[in-house]
Amino acid sequence: MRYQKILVTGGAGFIGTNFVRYLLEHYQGVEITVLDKLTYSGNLENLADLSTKRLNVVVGDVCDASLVCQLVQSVDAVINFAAESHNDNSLADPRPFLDTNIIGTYTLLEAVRKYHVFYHHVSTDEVFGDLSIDSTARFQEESRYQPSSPYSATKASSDHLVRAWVRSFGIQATISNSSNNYGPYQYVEKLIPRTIATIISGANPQVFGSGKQVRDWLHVTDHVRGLLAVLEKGESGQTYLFSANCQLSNLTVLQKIMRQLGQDPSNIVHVADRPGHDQRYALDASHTMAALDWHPVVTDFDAGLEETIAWYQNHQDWWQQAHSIVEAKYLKEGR
Ligand code: NAD
Ligand code: TDX
Repeated sequence: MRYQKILVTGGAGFIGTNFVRYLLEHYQGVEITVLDKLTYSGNLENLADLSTKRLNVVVGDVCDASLVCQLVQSVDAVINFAAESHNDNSLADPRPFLDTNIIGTYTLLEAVRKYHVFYHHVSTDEVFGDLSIDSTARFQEESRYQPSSPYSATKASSDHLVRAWVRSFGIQATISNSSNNYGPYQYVEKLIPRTIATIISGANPQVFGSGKQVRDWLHVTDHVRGLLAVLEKGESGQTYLFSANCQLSNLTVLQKIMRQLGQDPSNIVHVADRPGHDQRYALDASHTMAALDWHPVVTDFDAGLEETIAWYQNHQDWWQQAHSIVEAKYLKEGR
């Protein structure tokens, strides 16, 4: 590994947790500092069993410039997972998305500029907007930015800031845009864990609108391996795309979960559509695969889903309270 001391912002969230756990297990010499504000989606329990001298957890905000500078000056690299990450929340209240996703990124960029530290920016395919359901097109590195939601607009803004800091100030930085992740530790507001939690709790899952919208699913461990490949051999100024080219309609995903849990898929409930709902995401990751020698390992979605369902079945204490909060929120919004 090129970097021995890594600051992982947002390391108590879904992808950050999977990243920290994988890194500690597979890279013996590396020391990690997690900086996390512990918003509703951050959970220190995710890291509680990792009693290692190589992990230091700091509770704080990526917008806090003095704290960020203090932490950045003692590491070799920063990987930024800290974000407000849920589209529906960004429709209900965009402001925290501007603060964390834009000002938080700006704060980190200023710190890495000052202390000459490498920066990796974790971003999303949603910055490119959406594709028509009927086409076979996929987004590539140079596709036009055309975000649809307040969430994706703030992620697009933060990507632009990173490129500007590379070009104008010469910082060492990379960006990656990933397709939808699934796997353990994902907060139960997102499609797959929400559906699993709902069914286990004895209710019927909800699909927004027709359910024909398509998402491109990537197992979180494959994303983590890709991010580590960027840290090991990524080139500053480059963009990397992560996808397993696993495009499925939302309805298909829900039907698979219903069947795996022994339920009748005809009980899926169609509710009001998400305003501005992106129709289809799809990424062409072939350049990244060649550049980083990265390939997704979990290519059997049904098997990845089965393992994910088993994790949620075995960790009901982890999600039960959050599930009630999420469902009360959706109910208030009329879904
Ligand atoms: P998440 O919501 O599960 O985790 C976000 C983490 O950031 C939480 O631990 C939260 O407490 C922390 N955080 C929020 N605001 C903070 C702040 N101001 N300061 C410090 N910490 C703060 O999100 P996730 O799904 O793990 O996403 C991580 C990153 O990956 C995000 O940038 C997201 O845009 C990107 N991404 C996610 C997906 C996906 O499918 N989940 C796909 C592509 C890209
Ligand atoms: O209950 C639901 N029913 C439903 O039909 C939920 C929660 C979602 N949906 C639909 C909306 C989307 O078309 O399922 C699809 C997936 O929804 P989300 O899980 O909210 O993810 P999405 O909006 O696609 O964004 C995700 O992928 C890209 C992550 O939340 C982002 O952080 C990431 O950048």
